[in-house]
Amino acid sequence: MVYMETSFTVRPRAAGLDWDAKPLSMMGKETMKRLTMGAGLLVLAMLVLSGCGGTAVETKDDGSVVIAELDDKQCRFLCAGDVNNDGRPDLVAAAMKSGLWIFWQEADGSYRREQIDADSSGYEHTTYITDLDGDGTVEIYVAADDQREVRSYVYQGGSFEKSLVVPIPPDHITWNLTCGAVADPETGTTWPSLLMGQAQFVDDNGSMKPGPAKLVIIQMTDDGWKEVVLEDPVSNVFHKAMIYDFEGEEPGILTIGANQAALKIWRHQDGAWQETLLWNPVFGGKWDRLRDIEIGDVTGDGIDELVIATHDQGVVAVAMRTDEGWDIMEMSRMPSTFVHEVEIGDVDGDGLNEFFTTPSEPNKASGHSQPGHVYMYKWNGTEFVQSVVDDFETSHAKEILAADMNGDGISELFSVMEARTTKEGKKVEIVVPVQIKQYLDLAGTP
Ligand SMILES: [Ca+2]
Ligand SMILES: [Ca+2]
Ligand SMILES: [Ca+2]
Ligand SMILES: [Ca+2]
Repeated sequence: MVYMETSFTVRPRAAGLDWDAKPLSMMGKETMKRLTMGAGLLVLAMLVLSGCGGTAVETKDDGSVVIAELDDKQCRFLCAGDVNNDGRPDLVAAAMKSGLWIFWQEADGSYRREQIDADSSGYEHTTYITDLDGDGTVEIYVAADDQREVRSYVYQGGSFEKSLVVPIPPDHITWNLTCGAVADPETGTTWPSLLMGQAQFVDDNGSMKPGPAKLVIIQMTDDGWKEVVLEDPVSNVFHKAMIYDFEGEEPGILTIGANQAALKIWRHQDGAWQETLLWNPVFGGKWDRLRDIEIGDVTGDGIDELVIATHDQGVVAVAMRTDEGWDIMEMSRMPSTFVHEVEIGDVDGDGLNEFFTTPSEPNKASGHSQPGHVYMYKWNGTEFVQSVVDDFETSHAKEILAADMNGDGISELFSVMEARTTKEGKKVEIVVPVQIKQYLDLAGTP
């Protein structure tokens, strides 16, 4: 098997929500857990280490500007890529019900909104931008769960050309798309591939129950698209799958599972998928869910970390590479808090990546929006210092994006604030629509 990250124009993004909401019980203090992996056998040692973990908190309030609104309750994907090849990255937003949108970046840095497709929607409406076919023009890949299709959109000649990639079966929720080069397990031939993390619901004596977590590897072969499916009954959703490629290790595919929470590497060897479990945390509440992951160097030593948002007890974790495997540092434990997304970028231009998270109160069934935050974490040499980028009092952001939109090497940071809603009887009313915010003075170069 060959697994490699393919290059793409701008790092795409991901985000999400969950389908249930339960208040969770109070947890203990943050701990550091060490995971050691050796010789194909997982050796799990949870050691509480002292003196080198955790967070310090300092509050700051940065300015922001609303660059766009969408008349929808939700928008869980905001991605960046130069869709029209004019040298300026554009933003693509996939709203839950009101379609797929592009915000063309104009020469003056402003954004002009255009609808790409009204007939595209989904609970997550997962979107990803990359030049998978390598022709120099990016494609927009969209999992339109409502229309049961993964589609690609290519901008040429002044309009979007829409193509079916693969159908999505009924009763699936697509949570994430990424890409990489993956070998076909049958033939060994390596193809540019999309990695699609899903939940599926299966008929259990007449009622629909969550089935095994599902990864679909969608391969761009010479004979068209081909799907390779991997299922894991240990979890009931893969919230994300990414290429895992670290020096000194056999590459593979990294997955984050929920219920159970499981961080795994998959490699196809000897005719079957082999798994390596890196982390299997229990947070002490009803659910254990890994929600989002990003790979990037957030400590400035040139070695990538795995930065993980969990959906339970507000936990954020950074896995740091050691000679033996991975040290996993947990931080930010807070009861009754969901963390929806993590994003990595150097927003202040000092050459060190910061990372960002979007915690909120648990999702409510009441129809009323719940408050949340955008936090920034910056490594100071011994710990991650947490600061507040945004406080949402009447709604919150699940989706954030850090991408260099003006080519100065500094990432711009965006959040997508969900609509503020109220419930009158059975009807949920939008008071303030979805707003895409940009934080101006984080980078100093808005
Ligand atoms: Ca452009
Ligand atoms: Ca590092
Ligand atoms: Ca920085
Ligand atoms: Ca920039």
